[in-house]
Amino acid sequence: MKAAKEAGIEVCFANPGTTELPLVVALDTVEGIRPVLGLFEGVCTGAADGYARMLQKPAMVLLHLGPGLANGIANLHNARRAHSKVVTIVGEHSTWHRASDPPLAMDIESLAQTVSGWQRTCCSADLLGQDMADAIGAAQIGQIATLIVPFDLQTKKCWNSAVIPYKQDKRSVSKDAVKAAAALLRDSKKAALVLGNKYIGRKELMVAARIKQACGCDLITENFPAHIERGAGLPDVSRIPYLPEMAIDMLSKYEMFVFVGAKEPVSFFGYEGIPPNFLKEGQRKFHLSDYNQDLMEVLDILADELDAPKIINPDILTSLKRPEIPTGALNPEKICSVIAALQPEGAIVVEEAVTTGLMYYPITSGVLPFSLLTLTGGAIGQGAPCAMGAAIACPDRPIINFQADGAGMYTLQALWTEAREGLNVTTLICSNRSYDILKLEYGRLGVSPGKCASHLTDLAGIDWVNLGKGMGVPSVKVTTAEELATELGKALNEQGPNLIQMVM
Ligand SMILES: Cc1ncc(C[n+]2csc(CCOP(=O)(O)OP(=O)(O)O)c2C)c(N)n1
Repeated sequence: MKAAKEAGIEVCFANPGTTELPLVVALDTVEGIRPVLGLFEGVCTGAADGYARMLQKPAMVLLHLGPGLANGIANLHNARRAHSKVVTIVGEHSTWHRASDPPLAMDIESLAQTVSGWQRTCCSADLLGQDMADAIGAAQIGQIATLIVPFDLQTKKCWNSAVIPYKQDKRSVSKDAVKAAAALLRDSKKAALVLGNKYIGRKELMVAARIKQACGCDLITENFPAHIERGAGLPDVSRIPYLPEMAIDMLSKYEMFVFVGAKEPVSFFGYEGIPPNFLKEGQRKFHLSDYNQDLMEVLDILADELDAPKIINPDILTSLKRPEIPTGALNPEKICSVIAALQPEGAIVVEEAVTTGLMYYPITSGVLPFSLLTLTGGAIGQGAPCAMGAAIACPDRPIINFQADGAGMYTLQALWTEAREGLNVTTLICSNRSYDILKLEYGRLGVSPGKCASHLTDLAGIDWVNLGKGMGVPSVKVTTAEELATELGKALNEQGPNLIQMVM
């Protein structure tokens, strides 16, 4: 824990058990690491992801043996897809006890492998500090680093072995690659610069705007960006749509793509008759940099190569344009409009609104500048924990968790942590009482759902007001756009968490 603190860890999102108690006790001997309890491991891992996405620094999560890690894996998967810097510490049975196959024993290493870019099982108490420093160093490139620590090694005297800081190779782009990308951008009639990476910030976007001004390319981002800044004063970046037909249609107008930190777009699912890759054969593409390269540096070099003007033409940037607040019974479009109209400058919006949120991105291009975090890995149940972690990372900023009800039920325990820690999170529940997107997918399959299929997509009977209140979060229900505007306005002006069930 001392090594963790020295490497910059300030928070430990935890749900410990007996095998991690010496590590928990160590938190009290090393001051300066804030313990945050999540009442389900998916809450802890999702929170670590949200924290890391906001601060771009490693977040620590402490889990109990294989079962604890297993419960946390879906959100570690989302964190892996976001290239978040997450250090997962997992307790293990004592080295001499594993052979007895006690009830909680599980193949932790195999589990960890599914999400970790780096992992190690500690084999000596003397090396514990070094192992911790290595794990944190490994996470720095934007991956999950998992350290498995047997109980008996935790209880042994840990000698102050010298911790050699983990050295990271900085991967820059080659001059030739930049020249080639610049030439392609200059010479193509219709080109797109596809931005990816764990963080597409204001500075990065402003350089991208200069590149757009220099060569006329469009700016695009991935279907599910981990963290993108958005709003008035920034260049508009179109997002690749979720539905494959729409994505193919949007991308078909380009002759050439340069990818910076982004992967090539593929279909979320394989549908008969729809190509898995969205780019067609005749479309040219160039991969300039990967997710683990510095996006800002790559864009800067590319802008220089293109002789991009230092002063940005205001036409390239979006002007302030907030939607009107609608009236009447709520529907997805009205919900998106009310949120976009009222979200304050500097808000962090975690969007896991699924079908209700489909219109949110397009209408937020000119709203007050904010940070947007999305469901990178498609494993639902990420919204509430991610918002909770973002609130711990940025206590002075308002957080909005724009949350579909089905997905919200996976990890609603995050509400209890929000109340306990007094976090500024406003949870907006899209209460359509159904797994709506699966109904859309039934349509795509060309079937109308029968009794069983309907039964498996109907979510009637969830009372979010009582769920929220039961966990200590002031909660209300709204049915109209006017009510939503009033309640959201109030919630954003109050300290601490709030929940609004938006009944459609
Ligand atoms: C961990 C996980 N389990 C199941 C799914 C499959 N799945 C995708 S969306 C969805 C339901 C979404 O319903 P809801 O959150 O209520 O949003 P809506 O579609 O109604 O807008 C399910 C079950 C998934 N993506 N991830």
